[in-house]
Amino acid sequence: MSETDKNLEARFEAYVAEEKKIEPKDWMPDSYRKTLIRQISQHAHSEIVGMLPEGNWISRAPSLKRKAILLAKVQDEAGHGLYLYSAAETLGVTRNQMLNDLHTGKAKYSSIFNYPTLTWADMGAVGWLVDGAAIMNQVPLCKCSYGPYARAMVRVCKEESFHQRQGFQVMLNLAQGTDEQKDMAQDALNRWWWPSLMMFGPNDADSPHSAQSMKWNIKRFSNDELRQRFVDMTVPQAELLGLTIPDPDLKWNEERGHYDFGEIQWEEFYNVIQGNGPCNKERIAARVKAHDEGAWVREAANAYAKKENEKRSKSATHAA
Ligand code: FAQ
Repeated sequence: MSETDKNLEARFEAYVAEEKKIEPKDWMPDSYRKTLIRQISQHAHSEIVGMLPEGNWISRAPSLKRKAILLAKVQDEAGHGLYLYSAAETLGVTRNQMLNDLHTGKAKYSSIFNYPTLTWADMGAVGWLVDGAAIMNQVPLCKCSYGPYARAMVRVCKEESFHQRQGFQVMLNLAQGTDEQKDMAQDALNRWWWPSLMMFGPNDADSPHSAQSMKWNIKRFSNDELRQRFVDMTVPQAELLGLTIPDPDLKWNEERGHYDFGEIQWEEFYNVIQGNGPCNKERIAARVKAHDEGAWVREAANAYAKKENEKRSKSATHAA
């Protein structure tokens, strides 16, 4: 390593240690850049693919008010995807490369979006549990060492907290409704509980990226720490709803000051992230179709931008 490289690396390490943000033009180790591209692009893909299970219910929402709320939420997820793709682009990867990796199965997206949304109660459970888990994971990312990612997360988290509350409200209305509605809410909780816990990733001992990402202040808490926080936060909410979390081993542990909970079915998790979950193929097919059918919009936007640029450079030449 040359003297200049050593100085640059020392500056990078000092910035991370002093909680200063690393910005796109700053020197950074290649492996830091690669880790960020991997995580941010997978996060962006999750937001975009995550629009599909809820998009499925926009035309079937039970009232105009619910339809408007769901539509706004799904649009927000698109916006989150866009901030995140832009943040990843600052690291030197192109949008086309990222989308190509998604469409060819090279890049992952969150396991949770490979499960089907079968009833209206799933809109409640997704907002309450999936957005709830997303916030738990994303609030610490607001303090991530990479500036553009951290700043994108601040806005995303504000919107996610509205999403979580609207989901909880859907669950509350159902839980306080008829017996049939309460059963729907319980059924949705039964199906979404374990996949929500899987969102936090493998146990710390089996998480290959955690140690390094924590050293770099990309991740501020481990997968297991965040999962535990989520369980501790969510159990009282389920009690308030009068619903039962589908885990016979769930129990308050006085000594630890946390809930103990049962073992996650890791085989199911790995199966889903390897592309074999209930909806993986359907989700990618829907994304590829949307991308192909949207080609004319991208072409039109590019043609318009080109025309505007030409106009601007002509008027600059006249002025000169
Ligand atoms: N699903 O060593 P680790 C949302 C992969 S946004 C799929 O622990 P890391 C909003 C991992 O990529 C939800 N793959 O990895 C919304 C790695 O594979 P690789 C998305 C997973 O990166 C709500 C391998 O396993 N949020 O929900 C998953 O240190 C409602 C080893 O794992 C984010 O992306 C998983 N659950 O920690 C939208 C947050 N877990 O890449 C619509 C940012 C792990 O080597 C509707 N990301 N893997 O091939 C993160 O915080 C981290 O990347 C983790 C994983 C915590 C997800």
